[in-house]
Amino acid sequence: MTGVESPRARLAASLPDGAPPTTDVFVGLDFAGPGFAGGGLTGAPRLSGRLTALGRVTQIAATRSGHDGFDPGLLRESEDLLARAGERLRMSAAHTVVVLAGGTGSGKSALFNRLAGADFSPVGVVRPTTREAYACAWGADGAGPLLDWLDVAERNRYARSSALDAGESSLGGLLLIDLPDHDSVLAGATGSVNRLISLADLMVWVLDPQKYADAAVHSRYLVPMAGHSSVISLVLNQADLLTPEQAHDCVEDLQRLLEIEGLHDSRVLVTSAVTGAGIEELREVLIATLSARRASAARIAADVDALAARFAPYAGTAEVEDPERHEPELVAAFSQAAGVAGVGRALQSARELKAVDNVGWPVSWLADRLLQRDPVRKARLGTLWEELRGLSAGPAGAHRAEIDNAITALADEVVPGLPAPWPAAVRSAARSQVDAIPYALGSAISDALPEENSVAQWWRLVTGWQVLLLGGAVAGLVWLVTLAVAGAVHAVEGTTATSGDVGLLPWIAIMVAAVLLLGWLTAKGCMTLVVRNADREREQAERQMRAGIGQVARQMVMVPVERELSAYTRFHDELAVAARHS
Ligand SMILES: Nc1nc2c(ncn2[C@@H]2O[C@H](COP(=O)(O)OP(=O)(O)OP(=O)(O)O)[C@@H](O)[C@H]2O)c(=O)[nH]1
Ligand SMILES: [Mg+2]
Repeated sequence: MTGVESPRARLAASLPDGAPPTTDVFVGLDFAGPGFAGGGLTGAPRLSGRLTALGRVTQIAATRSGHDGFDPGLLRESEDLLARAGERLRMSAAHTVVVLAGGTGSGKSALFNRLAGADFSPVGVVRPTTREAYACAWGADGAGPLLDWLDVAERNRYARSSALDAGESSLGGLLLIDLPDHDSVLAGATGSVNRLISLADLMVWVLDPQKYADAAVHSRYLVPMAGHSSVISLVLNQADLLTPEQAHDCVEDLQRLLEIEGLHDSRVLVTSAVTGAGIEELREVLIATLSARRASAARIAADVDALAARFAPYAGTAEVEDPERHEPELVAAFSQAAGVAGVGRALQSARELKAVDNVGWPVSWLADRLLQRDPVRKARLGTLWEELRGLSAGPAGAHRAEIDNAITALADEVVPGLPAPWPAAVRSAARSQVDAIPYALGSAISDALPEENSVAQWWRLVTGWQVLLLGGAVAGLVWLVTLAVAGAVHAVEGTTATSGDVGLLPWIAIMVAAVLLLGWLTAKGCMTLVVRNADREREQAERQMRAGIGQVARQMVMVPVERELSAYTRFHDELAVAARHS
């Protein structure tokens, strides 16, 4: 045999660690050297990746079909193709998996070594000999993930190699697996065996002349697999131990059994791992399996080409406007619709009006009342706060039409340049929560408002102070009036009031005036402070309202839009993979 790599030339050496089995790892991996590419795998190496990509394209498109969406007919065809290709092909289209199974001592490892052309898997007299699966790949590119998935230990992976000679090149892409005997397989890691068998493109069941008719083997293993008989071949090994007549009888007997058991399509071969008899026929069976697989892969590749071309008009150039650039405009429009500025002003007025009752100068306050300068003010104060609280509720909280317009404007900024059906998809994503937005804006506003129109502590102190001053002024006035009256009485009676009492009058008058002035000044000063605080409070509340509105805009409009745009770019990129353009 020529072209055999050293048994130490392990596949593992050049395979990526932990690569998920579905990734298209053929790209860039060249384990077997440049000579290998001609090994009959043209078109196949990237088919798995392309199928996976087509699967994702189809998935993205499927949620956007229907009116104005993706062509449902195209989706159906794509889904059909993916179903046809199946998981096996998506796992690896470049490899044909052939497993050698059977009872202990039947000669699986001996046949494996014969086919591989080297003693990779130990052959022994100790039963059972093979305790873990062995693998030999004819061409290693991309076999790693598949072998990982099949649970073949890295130390048991071998590669046939670079210079495949004429006869060998037709085996390019073969992944031959030597299993432990069926009993060990069943007792041990059954999970991995089920995988092996589900993934096998061909199962070669090796029998020996003593046990080929073993009823237990037939009923336990072969009969249950009757449905797959076209991908099962039976090999009667150790034929060198039989005379040609005996071998012939065995084969006839076996064929009769298989017919009864329903394995109508299974082929029967006679081999000897020792003499090499029948090995060529076995190799022919492998080659036929390989070429059938390549043909089907090529057909599927052509179908993927055609489908990718039909998806192409939906992919465009993937140049997407960054929606975040337009987010501030959206937030501003939402704030406008929710009336942030008006609410801020109302909050400030409510604060100021309330403060007037506390820190205002009762005299001017009374004067206002008496002169009816602001008859509705008191009433306004009562309702203003109620109105503010009420803003949180219902669609009336924000103008629906303004919200609609703002969303439409944002979508219009983003969609130009997108191919159909993406503009419609982005628009509908932008509007996906439009009904809930007015309420959310109302909540954002009411969350930013203080709990109640509370009275600040210092206001109370000022109230006390004003009451004190007012009391002083009233007392002064009373004193003033008393003294004046007393003075008048004395004058009438002709007696003279104590000059000191009368002399006090101007002083008392000055004192009363001073107290009144002090009250007025206190009110003025405090109101200036109140106005400044209310202004600051308004600013802070407005900031908070805008922040809340920003959250609403982000969660209810920006996020859905960005999600849709990223679906679009993903669609574009996956399609490029499916179409082999990447
Ligand atoms: N005469 C003869 N002996 C064979 C042939 N094939 C295998 N043997 C012998 O049969 C014994 C078992 O061979 P293995 O290849 O280890 O058998 P196996 O099926 O791999 O067995 P397990 O690994 O235990 O499942 C060894 O001693 C081989 O030399 C054959 O075609 N003719
Ligand atoms: Mg073995």
